[in-house]
Amino acid sequence: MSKKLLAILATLLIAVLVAGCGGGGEGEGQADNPEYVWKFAHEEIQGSVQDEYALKFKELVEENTEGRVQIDIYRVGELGELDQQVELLQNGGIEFAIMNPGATGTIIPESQLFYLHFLLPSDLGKVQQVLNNSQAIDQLNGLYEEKYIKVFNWFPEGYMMWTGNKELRTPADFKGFKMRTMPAPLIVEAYKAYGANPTPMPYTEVYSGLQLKMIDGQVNPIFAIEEMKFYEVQDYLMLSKQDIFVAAFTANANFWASVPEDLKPVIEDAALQASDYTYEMQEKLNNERLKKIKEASDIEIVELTDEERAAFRELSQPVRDKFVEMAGEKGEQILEQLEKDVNNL
Ligand code: 6CS
Repeated sequence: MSKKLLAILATLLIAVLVAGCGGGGEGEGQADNPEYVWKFAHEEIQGSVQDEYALKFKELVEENTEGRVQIDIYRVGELGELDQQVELLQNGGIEFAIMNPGATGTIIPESQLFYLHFLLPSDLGKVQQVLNNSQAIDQLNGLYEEKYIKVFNWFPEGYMMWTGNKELRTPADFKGFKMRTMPAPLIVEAYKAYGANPTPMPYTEVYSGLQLKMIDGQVNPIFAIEEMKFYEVQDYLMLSKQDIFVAAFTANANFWASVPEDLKPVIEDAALQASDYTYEMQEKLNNERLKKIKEASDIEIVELTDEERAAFRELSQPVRDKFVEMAGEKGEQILEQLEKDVNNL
């Protein structure tokens, strides 16, 4: 039996189990006889940025629908890995999900534009502005819709930072470096351009991969480096900031079309409020957790100089051509629009 077929069967089995047993997610048994019980899966652990978003959304929806709706939250690993979560959302096994483009890159190649390095503004407030207002985002959301995914909003979770078993200051430091990445093909290209040996691996296996030295480093926002304990098994934390982790709050499009009209505004409002709350919360979480990492370990924190970052910026530019190869004309248009909107800020 092929790997692909096995993955599809596993996803279907999870969908059947989830539908059958009513799920084991957060919030089980909270409302008495809710009319609707909807499943909300995300990609991170308890206490993470996505988990905080999900909890805020759940709180608002349950409160403002006066018990008619119950939201059950499923965290990373509870319903399989990233690609299984995407399939579950598409086939209606779950109603809501937070997904980052590292998960959707193979089905919506255009979404990978967020993993082009040195593309978004370095100020996260401006990033949020672009995510809320850019026409490029509307175009991208239309492509999600074609894949049966409704996007409510996009939000940043923080700067992506490298950790390593060695200092990474120059492209030469990356030569042969086994950098763990998410599975999206463009992320792999981005690290190949630096001379690294990119190694896709599921999020939940990264700690042991680092510990067993199957990989030399990884890239994630600070809050994740702290909560996943990557700092325990790494010697250096580079404040590299070459890109920004963004994620989308989504629903299965057919499910969304079937939601009663009187509930839709409540859900849309909860999504908006959760996104606003998340923007401030991610900043607080990332700041607090950098302090925690410093207190709990002797990991060396490396600030890259402007010159050092410029060398990576230069090497990252040809990756835009790779993006266009993967995402085609539509992807190129979206990229150009996004660049225009960033420049006009
Ligand atoms: O590196 C990853 O795979 C993951 N990082 C974060 C911060 N969220 C979810 C994602 O799967």
